[in-house]
Amino acid sequence: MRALVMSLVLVFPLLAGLAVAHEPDHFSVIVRKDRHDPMEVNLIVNDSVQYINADERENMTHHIGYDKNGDNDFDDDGEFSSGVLNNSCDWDNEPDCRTAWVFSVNSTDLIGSFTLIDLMSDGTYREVRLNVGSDDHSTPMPEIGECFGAGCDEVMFIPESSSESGRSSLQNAMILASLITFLISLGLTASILADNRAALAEGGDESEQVELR
Ligand SMILES: [Ca+2]
Ligand SMILES: [Ca+2]
Repeated sequence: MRALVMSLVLVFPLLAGLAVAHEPDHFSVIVRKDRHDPMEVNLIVNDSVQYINADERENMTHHIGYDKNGDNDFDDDGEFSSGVLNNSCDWDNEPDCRTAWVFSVNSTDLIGSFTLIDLMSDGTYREVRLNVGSDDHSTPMPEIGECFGAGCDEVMFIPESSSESGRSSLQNAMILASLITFLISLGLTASILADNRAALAEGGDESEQVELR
């Protein structure tokens, strides 16, 4: 019972830790002339990723997005995109000019794997990957007392219970040894008594034989 209580004391904080909400992470992708760094991004709901145009070719723009229906634009239902990204901007004269796109995963509707298209102003394009997973707090909880996760042996077989179970094993062994010793002693005593009785009986027979002569 004590071991069970101690196990629960250690296991409950771990279960509570599983339920802690995911802190949003923020990622960056550097958009270069020949690749994205990285080419694949893995997010979960509430994370965000920023695509930064670092392609220094003159007047080269990038337009990154999800073309769900494959008609070479990002304007259809369920599609999203960066808009045109420049390498640099003269914001005094072009206040709407942009060099980066922050994409925030703010809906579970975005869970899935997307092949994004990076359409460049020279007419070429590049495919990159965006994977969105759920911020899943419903990780199956282990049954009370069930071992789970790395190092669960250390958690479930804590020193307190180990010494307790070791002590009872030692006690059992000592009781068994005492019992065996007692039985052996009992057997030896019975054997000695039997020998003595046989010797006495034999001695009585000899004296009777002497008298008969
Ligand atoms: Ca489209
Ligand atoms: Ca369209």
